[in-house]
Parts: sequence; C-alpha cells; structure tokens
Amino acid sequence: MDNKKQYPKSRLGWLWENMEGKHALFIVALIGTAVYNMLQLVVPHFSGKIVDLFRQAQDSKESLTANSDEFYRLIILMVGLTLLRVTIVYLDCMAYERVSQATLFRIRNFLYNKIQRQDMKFYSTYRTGDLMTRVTGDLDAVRHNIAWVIRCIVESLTLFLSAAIYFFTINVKLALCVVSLAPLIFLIVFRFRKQVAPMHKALREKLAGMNTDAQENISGNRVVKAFAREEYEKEHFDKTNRDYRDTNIKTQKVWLKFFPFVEAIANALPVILLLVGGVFIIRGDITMGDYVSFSLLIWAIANPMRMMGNIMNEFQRFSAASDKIMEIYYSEAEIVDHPDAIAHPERFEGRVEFDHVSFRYEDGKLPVLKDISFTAEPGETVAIIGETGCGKTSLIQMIPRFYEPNSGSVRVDGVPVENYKLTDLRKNIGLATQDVLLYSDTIEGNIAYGAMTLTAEEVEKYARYSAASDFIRSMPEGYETIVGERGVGLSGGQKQRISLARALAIKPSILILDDTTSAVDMETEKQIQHSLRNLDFPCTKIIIAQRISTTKFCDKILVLKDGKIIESGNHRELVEANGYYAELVKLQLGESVVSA
Ligand code: DGT
Ligand code: MG
Repeated sequence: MDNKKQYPKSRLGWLWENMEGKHALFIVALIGTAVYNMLQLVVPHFSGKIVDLFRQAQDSKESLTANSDEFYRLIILMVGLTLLRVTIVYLDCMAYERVSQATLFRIRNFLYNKIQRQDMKFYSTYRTGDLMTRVTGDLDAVRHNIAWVIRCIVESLTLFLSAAIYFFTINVKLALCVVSLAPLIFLIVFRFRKQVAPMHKALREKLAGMNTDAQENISGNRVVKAFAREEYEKEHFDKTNRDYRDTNIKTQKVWLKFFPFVEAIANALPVILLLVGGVFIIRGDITMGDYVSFSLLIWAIANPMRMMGNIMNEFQRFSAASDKIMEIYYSEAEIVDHPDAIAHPERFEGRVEFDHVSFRYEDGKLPVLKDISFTAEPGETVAIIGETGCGKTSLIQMIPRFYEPNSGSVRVDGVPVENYKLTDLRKNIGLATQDVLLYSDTIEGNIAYGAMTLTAEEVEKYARYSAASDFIRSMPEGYETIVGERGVGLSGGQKQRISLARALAIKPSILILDDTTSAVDMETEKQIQHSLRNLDFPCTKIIIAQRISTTKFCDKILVLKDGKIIESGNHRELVEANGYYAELVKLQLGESVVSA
C-alpha cells in the first residue's frame, strides 16, 4: 500500500509546517489547555482544605467560625479560579479553531494549485471522486486532529500528570496504588492501535470508492438513463454504501473489544481508593481532607485512561487521511519547466517539427507512436487522418508537451518544446480537444476563457469564424446564455463550434483541432474551412480529420496507421499514389470524383 511512501516530512511535521503564521497561537493554545486542566485540580484541592478547616476542632461549626476569614478566602479563590478557567477554555477553543481553519485553508489552496499544475499522467491515475475525497473528507480529519485530537492528548496528559504529581505530594503510597494501573492501560491501547490502524485505512478507501461511484453516476446520468441501468446503479451504490457502513461498524467493534478492559481498570480506581484510602485514614497516614481531595480527583486519573482509546482511534483516522493528502501534497508533476528553460514572451512563428518521435504510455504495453517525422511550416495546414486508435490524439498531445516522447524530439520554431517555459509554449497553442468540455458559464465566458480581455465584438468575430454566431444569436439570451454543466443544453456540433471559437480567441500561432468538426454538418464545415483559411492572424494549423472534404485543401496530409506515418503529401499526390488515402477518397467521395 501507498502508506510506505516516504515523504520529506512526518505527518505531524507536515501539519506543523502548514500551521505557518499560527505557530505562536497554537503553542499558546496548547499551554492554555495545560493551564486550564491544571486549574481543574484547584476545586478538589480547596475542597480538601475546607474539609480540614471544618475538622480542626471537635465541633465543625466552631472551627469554621474561628477560621471564617480563611474559609471565605478559599471560597473566593475557588470561584475566581473557576471563572479564570472558563475564560481560558473559551479563548482556547477559539484559538484552536483559528489555527485549524487557517491550516486547512492553506493546505486546501496548496492542494488545489498542486492539482491544477499536474500533468496528464496524474489525471489518468487519480479518479475525480478520490481527489474530491482528499480535498474534503480527508482534510476535515486533519482539521479535527488539530482542533480536537491534539488538544485531547494535551488535556489528558496534563490532567493525568498533574493529578499524579498532586497525589504523590499528598501521599506516595496511595498515589502509587492508583497510578500503578496506568501501564496496563497503555498496553491495551497499544494493542488496540495495531488492530484499528488497518481498519481506518480500509474505511478511507471505501469512502473514496463510494464518492467515486456517486460522482461518476451523477455526471454520467445520461448514460445510466439511456441504458435503463438505474436499478443496477442503485443496487451497486447500495452495496458500496452497506460495505462502508459495515466497515465502520467493524472499526467500532474493535474498540468495543478493548473497551471493557479499559473501563474495568478505570472503574477499579475509586474502589482501590476507597479501600486503601480507608486503611490509610484509620492508620492516620492521611487526613480526611486529603481523602476528599483524592476522591474528588480520581477522575483526573481515570478519564485520561478512558480517553486514550478514543484518542488513538481518531489519531489513526487522521493518519489514514493525512497519508492520502500528503500523497497529493508531495506529488510532483513530471512535466514541468526545465531549470534552464528560456523565456519566450514573443509570439511564435509557428513551425512545428517532429523528428523521429516515438512514444509509449507509461502504463501501456505497446508503442503508440513510432518514428514520426514531419514538419509543418508557419502558416501551413497539416491534416492527420487515420483509423480510430492509430495515435492521432497522442501525436498532437506532444506539441503542448502534455506528454513527452520516449525518443526523438518535437520542436517549435526550431527549439525543442521542453526548452520553452510551459506557459510560453502553451499560450501560443490553440487546442480544441476531442471531447469538448465547456464550463458552467455564459457562452461569451466560455469563448473568452483563454483571453479574458476580449471585447464583445471580438467574441462575436471568433464565433463567426467557427460558424457559431448564427445559432448563438438565435438563442433567447444570445452570448449571455448560461451553458449547463459540461455543456448540457447544447448539441454536440454546437459545443464543438464553441470550443473552436475558444481555441481561436487566443489568436494562437499554432492551432490544433482534434476532430473538431466531426459533429457538424457538411455545409457548416465548409464555412469553417473557409474562415480557417482566412484568419486575420498568421497561424499553423494541425487538423485531425475523418473527412476527405476537410483534408482536401490542406498543404500536407499525414496518413497514420498503427502509430506510423504510412503516407504523406497533399491531396493530389496521395490520390496519385493510389494507396490507403486513395482508397478512403474512393470510399467517401465515390469513384467518379477520384478520376475527375
Ligand atoms: P480516435 O480518436 O478514436 O480516432 O483515435 P486516436 O487516433 O486519437 O488514438 P489515440 O492517440 O487516442 O490512442 C492511440 C492508442 O493509445 C490507443 O491504442 C489507445 C491508447 N491510449 C490513448 N490514451 C491513452 C492513455 O492515456 N493511456 C494509455 N495507456 N493508453 C492510451
Ligand atoms: Mg483521438
């Protein structure tokens, strides 16, 4: 399991690092916890003192009257210190809340930035539901650890230690009898930890699995409905949910197994006190007041013992959760700016070269691209055609450096892409991906996603380029129409056209279209082709296409098969070569057109 991973910091070290700016407050809060718990001893102590006051003379009334000043002094002290304790508790709670929220805020932001900066490999490794669990439930376990678990540990330790010390100052033998049970409790809790730790790991996995199921089914609801799989999905979720519940119960049962022993020991304490204390009083070793203090304070020994199981339980939950967060926290994207990457703020010319590029996905067995070489000169249009799965999408992903070739080199304007800063490289590339993702925003907002400063006229111009302006204008709210989640409410072709407008809006020097017109009709496609040829900025276009009508006017056509370029040339050359492309032409346009 991944908990074996080594991180630069331990869990608590990592937590401490993320409390940055709140270290002092946290330490004050911890000291506050220690102080108000020590103050808990005050009431029993003074009660004991008062009892002894009562008993100084034969008659309690007499002795109290004789010492009434002392009596009132003690009462005022008790009330005053109790008020002080309550105030400290209040401020202390606030301090823990502040520290834990600030830490949470910092980690959450850090994680979000980290996730944003990750590369494609990361996104194909982690499922959305799992990532969501990490930034929500797991983070909450971390907050709980600061605001509750650590505080409880300090609280229990202080109570136990100060009560123990107090006991020892009164009477060593009696204190020894009471405290001697502590090691037993430690032993039990230690064994408990061993059993409960794996349970929390399993619990954490089950929760993530459940969230992933829920997330996939909600966002994939159309598929579920289309295949009438609601019942199946309901049952499936039911099972996951039940599984999670059962694991939860099992985890609790682990504690129940140990609970009776801890409880028995904790309950044995007053009995010991009663017995041994009684004997000591008879023998005159302790006063009645000492005995009262002892018995009023025995909870300060027993409660921490009782709490230990709970604390251990919560701490294991924190461990499992923080491991999951730290995995993302310390993950490094492999594709990042090289240390000696050159800044290139100017616009690229747009020459794209593939030089003997081969590529295999890290988790894939077979190479996906084999020895690909071609050049797209600035302003040229290069089409890539080939059957499904031949590697077209993989090929174009090398240009914005979403993936890196295993061998060979991809160059833009003569410079290997890895020598550019990623942002410089990517802001020059307009990409319309195969599966279109639109944001829940207005159409205008979606088109201007990469170029926030666009004016309304410009947005409309790019919509016109992508043959989208007509349908957008015909919508009641036009460019202000809110696009539903993932573009719900638009047709496939409409979404493609908005995504094309979005890619054009950044005026890229390299435009990459991955099957961007596959869902639009022939007439609209023709319009798009026309405007792409007449853009008002220079631009190299790399177009993945299925239709001969798209490839026909391109400067260069690459025919890809099983990751290899098997033919390349313009339309006419390839038709004359009478190979795979010519076959396609025959299939799509019919014999007559070929011979014409
Ligand atoms: P299409 O879009 O259906 O026309 O197909 P292409 O030509 O765009 O194919 P492409 O490049 O998506 O996939 C080429 C091969 O690589 C195919 O066998 C599936 C595999 N593949 C694609 N993406 C991944 C990935 O993220 N991981 C792994 N292991 N394999 C992948
Ligand atoms: Mg593809």
